Amino acid sequence: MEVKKQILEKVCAAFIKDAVLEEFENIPNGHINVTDRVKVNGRNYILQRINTNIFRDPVGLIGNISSVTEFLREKIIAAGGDPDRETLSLVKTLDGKYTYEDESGLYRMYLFITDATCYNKAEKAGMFGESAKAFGRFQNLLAEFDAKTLSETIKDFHNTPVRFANFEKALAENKAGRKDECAKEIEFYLSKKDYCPTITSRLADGRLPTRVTHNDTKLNNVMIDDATGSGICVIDLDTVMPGSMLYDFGDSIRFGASSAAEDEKDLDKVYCVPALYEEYVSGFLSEMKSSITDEEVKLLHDGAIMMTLECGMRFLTDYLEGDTYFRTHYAGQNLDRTRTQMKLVQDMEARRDEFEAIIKKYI
Ligand code: ADP
Ligand code: GN1
Ligand code: MG
Repeated sequence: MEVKKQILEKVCAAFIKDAVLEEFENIPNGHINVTDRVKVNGRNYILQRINTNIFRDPVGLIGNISSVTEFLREKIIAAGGDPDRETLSLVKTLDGKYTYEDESGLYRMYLFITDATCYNKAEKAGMFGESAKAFGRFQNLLAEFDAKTLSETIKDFHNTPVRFANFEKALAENKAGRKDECAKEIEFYLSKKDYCPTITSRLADGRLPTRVTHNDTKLNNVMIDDATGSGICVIDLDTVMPGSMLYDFGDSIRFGASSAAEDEKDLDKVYCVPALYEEYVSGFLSEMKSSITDEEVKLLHDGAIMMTLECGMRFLTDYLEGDTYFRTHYAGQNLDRTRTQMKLVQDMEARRDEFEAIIKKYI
């Protein structure tokens, strides 16, 4: 703890003049970066150590975030909103940079968004729908953002056929020697090969539009206002890149419409909850109705299936490679995560008609 405090003190001093670190607290929500709330000179900030094993081009990454947040800031001000709460705000170092690096890592700092909370599960009726509106609004606000200026922070992030090829490679290499423990899961994902290009092939030939998308629309990547219950700010902008609306819809459903945690061990408890699905569809479409295309509508449910399939395949790939990508808190967590995602895909496939009927109600 003392060592961590010393590190944080040094990092905070790079961002804030005469910094006195009064409190610090780790926030364990995300699987990628290391995030701490730090209280410095009476004010809270978010300090993140960027995972540079995953984000290989930190300059491109921080360039994306600064340009996207500045763009959003202007839109929010023009609409009469509060830019310090409705978008992330990077804090510059004392020498005017967006990141600080020392032997302990590469850091960025954000203003702490006050009186708002990130949830791992929709705790109240309506909360998931509010997150949908926030992600829908986010995508609408970025409709005029020039996609060509964005760096690809993780190559082929939602290219499911490439993810499939990576999975096959991990399987062939069997680096961690775990292949035999997960034969059923391996067989399931292998059987999905032909389904993987459903979205990418349509983006490539223009049947689906390419938009600026968030690409990591987990419920815990939106802050919910404590007072009003509305989705106040979309966070975790590391993967804002050109993509499909179906990715954002699908990844939200994958995480937030699940009946259980991402690593639930009892698979009888894991299924896709129709009432939550409906809340999301209703909220998302209330924001996107004017721009969604017929082909996107037709494939919305496939977006949910694809993102869940892809994420499960990524968890399994990481398990086979020895847990080097996603942060894990216990041995076997990536396999538990793989299994919940597989169960969700099976459920969404089996009840396709039921879920597609929900979508039809809102079109
Ligand atoms: P990761 O990329 O590892 O998922 P996130 O950027 O999503 O990291 O941050 C992890 C958590 O930290 C979030 O779920 C949220 O609880 C909290 N957090 C991040 N940014 C802010 C902020 N600006 N204000 C308040 N809390 C934040
Ligand atoms: C990671 O960082 P976090 O926890 O919001 C991952 C997503 C996965 C998700 C699975 C950059 O998101 O792609 O869907 O875990 N982010 C990255 O929970 O790989
Ligand atoms: Mg996150």
